[in-house]
Amino acid sequence: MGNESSTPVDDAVPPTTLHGRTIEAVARYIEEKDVHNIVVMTGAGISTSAGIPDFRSPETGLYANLARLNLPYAEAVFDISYFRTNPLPFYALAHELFPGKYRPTVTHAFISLLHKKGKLLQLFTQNIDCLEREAGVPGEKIVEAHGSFATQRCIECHTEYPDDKMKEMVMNKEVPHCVRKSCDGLVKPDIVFFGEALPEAFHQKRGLPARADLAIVMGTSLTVQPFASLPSFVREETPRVLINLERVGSFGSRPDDVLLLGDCDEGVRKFADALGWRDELEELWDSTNPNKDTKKKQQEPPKTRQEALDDEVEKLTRDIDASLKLSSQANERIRSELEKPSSTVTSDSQSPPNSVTRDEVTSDKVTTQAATDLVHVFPHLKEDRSDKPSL
Ligand code: CNA
Repeated sequence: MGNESSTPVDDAVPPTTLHGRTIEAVARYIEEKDVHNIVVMTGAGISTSAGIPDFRSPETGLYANLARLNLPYAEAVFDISYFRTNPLPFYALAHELFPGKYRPTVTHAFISLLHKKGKLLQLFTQNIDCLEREAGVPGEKIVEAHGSFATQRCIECHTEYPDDKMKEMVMNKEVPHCVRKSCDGLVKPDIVFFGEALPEAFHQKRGLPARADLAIVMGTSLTVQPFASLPSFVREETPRVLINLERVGSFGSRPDDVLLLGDCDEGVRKFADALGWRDELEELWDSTNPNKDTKKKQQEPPKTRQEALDDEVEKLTRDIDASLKLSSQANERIRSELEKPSSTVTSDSQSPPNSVTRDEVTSDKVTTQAATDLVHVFPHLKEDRSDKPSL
């Protein structure tokens, strides 16, 4: 699994299930077959129009900005060993990304509409921003494969930390500690850091794509394993729709693959038009707008996506700059700690045997090995993916 050919199917080859390889044909299939088991798989691309920077995009430069600061390396912000020593950069980032600050996109609303129509079997997302929940998709319909800000706990004794206190601490830019005074360990949202096991729900539900009558993949480069293998579990004759700026994974290699290459908000609107759901979609999306009654806001010219992303990167850089108070001596200590062999810096000692983990960071030096170790989260470091684990 996960080693499917990515050679595009010949245009002359007819689809086996659909009437054609178009979004209109997919809409017809949903109606005619009364399709109810749709699996959706998403990534960072569905949230960029909300203003959340794509961490890896060279245009937004978020990681480039982080790297410029006092972090030993940009990705340390998601490294559990570094977090133990200095949680401030992560909490500066958390302050920016914390749920409630961003509005779901029309793509999130489309997923919510699928649920409202009783057609969503399961959503698998790599995003940590919780925007699917805010758009109205219930928690049990979502597998947050890389965790999210929805819950949090002590990294030492694993005692859960209350949501309201967490929000208060993050908003006040304070670092939360365990509610058990005798423990006092650091508290971290249940986001999967390097070296940590994927959530149990991922393992329990990763068989669902094989039961789907339709798969929709949006806004992901499909480079992060094991998530990237999920679309290959969809049955051969089951239609798969890709809505993304670029062709990814093995999409286009099967007779019933439909590719909508472009912006996903535009793509879901086209999909909704074909289904006759457009008004409902816009209404649902409108209900997620916290400023819909604020006339002043409506009069302001909307920011372009690039302007919004630039603002976000600038704000984040300022925040993290202010948060980093490490002396160069302390930084050196952290660096030497992180340069120890990987067994001393990984944190998955509590991971169940055979569990699938996100790779850990083993060095702050940009060696070839370190670069390839990080490919699952930072595809721009890609050199050779042949050694990546797959399901
Ligand atoms: P990625 O590797 O950055 O890929 C994003 C994909 O989306 C690319 O193929 C882009 O071409 C495409 N894309 C970007 N914008 C659009 C758009 N408007 N319309 C259509 N396609 C678009 O991100 P992945 O999700 O594949 O990688 C998984 C990472 C991303 C996980 O580890 C996440 O934690 C991480 N991440 C999450 C968020 C978030 O929660 N919003 C933000 C940034 C990164």
